[in-house]
Amino acid sequence: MTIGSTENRAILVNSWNEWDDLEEIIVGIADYACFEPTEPGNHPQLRDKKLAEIMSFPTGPKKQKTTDKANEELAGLVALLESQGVIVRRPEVYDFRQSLKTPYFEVVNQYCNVCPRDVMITFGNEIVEATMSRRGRFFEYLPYRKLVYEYWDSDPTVVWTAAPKPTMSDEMYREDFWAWSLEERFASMHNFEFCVTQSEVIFDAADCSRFGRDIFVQESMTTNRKGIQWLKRHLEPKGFRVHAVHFPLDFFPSHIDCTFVPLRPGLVLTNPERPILAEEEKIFRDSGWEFIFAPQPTSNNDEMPLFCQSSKWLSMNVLSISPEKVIIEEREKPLQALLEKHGFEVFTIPFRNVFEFGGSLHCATWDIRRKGDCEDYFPALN
Ligand code: ABU
Repeated sequence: MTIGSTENRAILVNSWNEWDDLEEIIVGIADYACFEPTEPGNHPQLRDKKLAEIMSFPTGPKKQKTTDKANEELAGLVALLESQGVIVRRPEVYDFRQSLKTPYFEVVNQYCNVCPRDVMITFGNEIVEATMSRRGRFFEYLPYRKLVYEYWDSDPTVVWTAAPKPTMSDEMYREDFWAWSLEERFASMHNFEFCVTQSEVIFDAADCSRFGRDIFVQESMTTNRKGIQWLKRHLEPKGFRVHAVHFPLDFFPSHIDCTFVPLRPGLVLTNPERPILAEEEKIFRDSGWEFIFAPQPTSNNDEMPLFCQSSKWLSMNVLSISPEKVIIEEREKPLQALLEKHGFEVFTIPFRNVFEFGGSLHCATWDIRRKGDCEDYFPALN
């Protein structure tokens, strides 16, 4: 294995899993956020079905008040992290109100950079910019470039990789996906064919979950099999093992961090409505991992904010600051009780105003440095 020791170097970028002691992190920012555009890879819907009959999903910038409220909650997360000794950095402000025209597509506006987790990922000392899967998010890596240059310029051991940008042309998408009935989805649930085709390499970073040497990648509406193949060919020569994972009861899968969330070595918080495929579960069981079911969220899907496109399971989109400490959204009292029962110190903060910007606490962050090295948590695979 070429991956490994962090001895004898001034390390700026070092993060191998989702739970080790957090030292430095990026928190997203809501300035100039827009409503996500309707496009072949995304058909955003209003939560209120009655309202949706008379009003279409808006375009253009979000209201200043909405953006300010999200920024306030993001600032609250920054304050909490800093109070725990974590260095927090922020991306540059970028004007998402700009329309885009490339040789292959046009969109009226872009989205936002509240969720660095979707775009950027750290594998040990390597920063990878994901391909992304939606047109409105094509240039979302740009607000992070200044930070990336800073890490890359200051630490010669930092490796920086931009995954191949897809065309995002019409051929990349299967638009009839959006018209499938739930019965059709159920019937085809084992095909794992979603709104993206298999024609190009596609992945969002948030479909990856890092467990040291082992990386689990969800096949989804935002990551296809070629995307997982690219990650495999890129990471496995460096000593990682990349595994595709599937949650066949999730009819609209996008991003693994509301479905399967490792909390510390040997313990995963799992979504009771989205079990992992039995043969994939075996990988965890064989190496002694325990699963705990997340309790039902305190809001059901109809009670989520009107423009929020994520599911009620943002409840389990938690951020670990160490194997003993975790930050959750303040209303999720049943989850707090469960985590405390399992020995965690739980910090709670308000974050619901961030939800319509793409996610909760894990989504809104990108960890740069955590203590610890690459470990093998799956001895049964050796
Ligand atoms: N960006 C995370 C959304 C995942 C979910 O809606 O379940």
